[in-house]
Amino acid sequence: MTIRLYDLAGSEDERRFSPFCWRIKMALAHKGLTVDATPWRFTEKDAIGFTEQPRVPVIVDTANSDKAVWDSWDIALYLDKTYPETPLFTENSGEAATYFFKAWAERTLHPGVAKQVLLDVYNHLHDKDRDYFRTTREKVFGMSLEDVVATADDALPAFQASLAPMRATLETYAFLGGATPSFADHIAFGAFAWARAVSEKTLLASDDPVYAWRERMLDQYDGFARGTPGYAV
Ligand SMILES: N[C@@H](CCC(=O)N[C@@H](CS)C(=O)NCC(=O)O)C(=O)O
Repeated sequence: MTIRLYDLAGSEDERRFSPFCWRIKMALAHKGLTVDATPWRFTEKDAIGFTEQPRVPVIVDTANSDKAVWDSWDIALYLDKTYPETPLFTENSGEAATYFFKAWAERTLHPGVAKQVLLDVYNHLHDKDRDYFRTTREKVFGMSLEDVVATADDALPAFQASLAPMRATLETYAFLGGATPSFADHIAFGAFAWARAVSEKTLLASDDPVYAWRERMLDQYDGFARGTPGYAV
């Protein structure tokens, strides 16, 4: 059972440096599959011409009627489907990957939303919480709440650009969890529900896949989130 892999090489045959090919070599090793890693150079497009695309990794599975697969993500999916032993995607890896997403949400998504809606949060607080919130948050931000949001409009394009990894995922899957929401969706939605509860600000363009996903999330669980107090944004 041998998998032929077209593997980017440098001037020396053995100098293999492609990060995408490395993913697959590690995945094949994880599964204990035998690999014939053929050196390939950028200009050797003819050698992978049968894929009608110009990039490696490409695998040819000699144990499966010479099935050709390319794109490292598709190769990983193919390998798990065809060789399910020692899976690449397991419950635990799902948990760890979600943890990575959580870290991204907390370091990028939350600060981005805060920049937009911090003063709106303040304006929706109970009177007795206002001083506390202002004092603690102004200490964290090192400026007044008003100054934090003064540049929010200028920051909006960068906020929207920061959603690129989510957007790319939601162009392929209905939810971050695939066909149905997973905890990653709940994490991301938390940030948007936060904004929706207090702010009339438009954070997402209506043709943004993230906007459509937010709509789907609002509809989930019999429209649970949509039924809570918030602004229609
Ligand atoms: N989305 C592809 C990206 C693969 C990719 O960009 N491979 C590079 C090598 S690291 C390549 O083959 N480039 C060919 C070129 O630039 O002509 C994947 O995940 O497999």
